[in-house]
Amino acid sequence: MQTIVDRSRRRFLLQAGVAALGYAATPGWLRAMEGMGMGAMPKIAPNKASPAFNPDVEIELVCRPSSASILNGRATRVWQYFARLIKGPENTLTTLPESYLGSVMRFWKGQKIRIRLRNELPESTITHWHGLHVPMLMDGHPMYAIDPGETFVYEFDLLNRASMNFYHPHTHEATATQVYHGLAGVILVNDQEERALELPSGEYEIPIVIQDRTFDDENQLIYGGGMRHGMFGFHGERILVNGRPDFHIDVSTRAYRLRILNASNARIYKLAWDDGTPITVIGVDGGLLERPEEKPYVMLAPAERLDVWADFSGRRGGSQLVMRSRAFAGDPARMGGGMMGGGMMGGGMCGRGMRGRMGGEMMTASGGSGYPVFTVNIKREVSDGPSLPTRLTKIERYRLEDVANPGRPVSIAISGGHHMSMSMSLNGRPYDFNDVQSSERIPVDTIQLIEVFHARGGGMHGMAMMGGMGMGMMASMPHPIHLHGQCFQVLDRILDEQYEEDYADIRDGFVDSGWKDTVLVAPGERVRIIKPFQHFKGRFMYHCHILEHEDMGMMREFAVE
Ligand SMILES: [Cu+2]
Repeated sequence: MQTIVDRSRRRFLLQAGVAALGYAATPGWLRAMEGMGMGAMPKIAPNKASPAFNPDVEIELVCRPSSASILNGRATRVWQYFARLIKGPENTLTTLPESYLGSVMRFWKGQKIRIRLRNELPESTITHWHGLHVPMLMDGHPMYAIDPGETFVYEFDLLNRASMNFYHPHTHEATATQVYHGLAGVILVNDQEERALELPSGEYEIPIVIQDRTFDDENQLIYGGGMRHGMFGFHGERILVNGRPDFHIDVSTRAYRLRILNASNARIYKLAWDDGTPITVIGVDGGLLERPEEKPYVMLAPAERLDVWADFSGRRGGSQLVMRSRAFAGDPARMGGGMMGGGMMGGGMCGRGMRGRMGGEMMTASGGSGYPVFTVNIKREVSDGPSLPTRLTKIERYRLEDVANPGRPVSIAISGGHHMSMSMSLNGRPYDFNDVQSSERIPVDTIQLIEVFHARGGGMHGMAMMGGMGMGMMASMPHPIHLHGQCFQVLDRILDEQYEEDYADIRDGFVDSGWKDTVLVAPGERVRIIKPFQHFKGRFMYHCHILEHEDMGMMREFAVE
């Protein structure tokens, strides 16, 4: 019983926090989840510092309500990470100018890291180091959420190779609201192999954290607004980069390294330079590719990262280049509202109105030119700069012979809206702490073949109840699936041919040659991945990184044992 009391208390605190932030009601989808009887989450005492652990880097990380000047006029109430370096190299923390985002943390492979997370929010929280391979206790599992006033001490060895990672809350049923209100930050890991490449650094290495937000007339964040935001995830009306609207960078005519993270709750970008220059990709979630790849555009789903070589040499001083997100067929932002400048705000659409609107948008989804994400202003003409290495690293490709289960892949079947309460699930089961299935038990130190695909059939009933929008909606949206722990490799993508027409709009935008921790699974796709489960036993989450889907139960966990 105690845990149920805890859960209601957390929800009360959530609602109190929501009210304090100035938006009125609990989102409909969250209300709909109440009473679904999710498994009780144990309450565990916060981890304390271990005297035996001698950190190379120690950081105090406080999350608390704050305000940020984002738009002209009134400041915006946000929730924010405040980091302070207690011990370690001076350049460990960098603040992004005028941003509500947490400081960029720069770590080196092999460092011992201690982070003291203090919760000064009006509700419980816990932080996950998305991309880092750490023990369960250090992974920000929702069972370790701390109450207001408490501190959780993380201590881990940094095992990852050079890469860009993403810290954010992973609080049970509250990840979406906490991230939306500002809790997010970047971790850059460096190592000697990367350093030897002498890639652009310092002012020539620029983090680009892309998010979308909706503001009211008083410059305050609006979140929620009806069932479609649960179904498709919340899509904001304005694009922010590094917490700024209309973001631009001033550059010289030389090469830059753009470290791009999609930290949006749900929005998927189809990134492309506006003048048709290909995007030169040198890395993804888990670090550098073997060699640079040129793409006409790149699909970047929530939590995915992109390491871009952007060479502006030969361009004229005073000229501009714009990174845009192009329109694509099946973009959930167009199905789910929050059209850029389209005035789709406000809830309460249902039945025929919603069907009509969605039909209209879907027909135009592949037309149009999309929207700008950020602008590059060529300011200074210079004659020198680094050149692009032809070879970046060595990636040992896994083969089917390497896996422990070649004939019995671990299934991750995505299904959404399979009954009236709008629950979302993986393998037909919404998240429940005490519900690990035998297929989710993974022997430690094995390499596993995993198949991620869209479940068929589920959703028909629930969707039919919603005014006949067609269950195709749920089955036909892309979901970015994130697996905690070590990175994986994408073995292949198998497409059901009836989806080929829409797929043609996105198929050239996947970068599957590197190490990944989040993979976008498009409608009709079956994606086979190979993932190692080494070093650590325990519970490790896997979930959709559309944060509304995660909070609604499109999350499960592996028991590595
Ligand atoms: Cu999803």
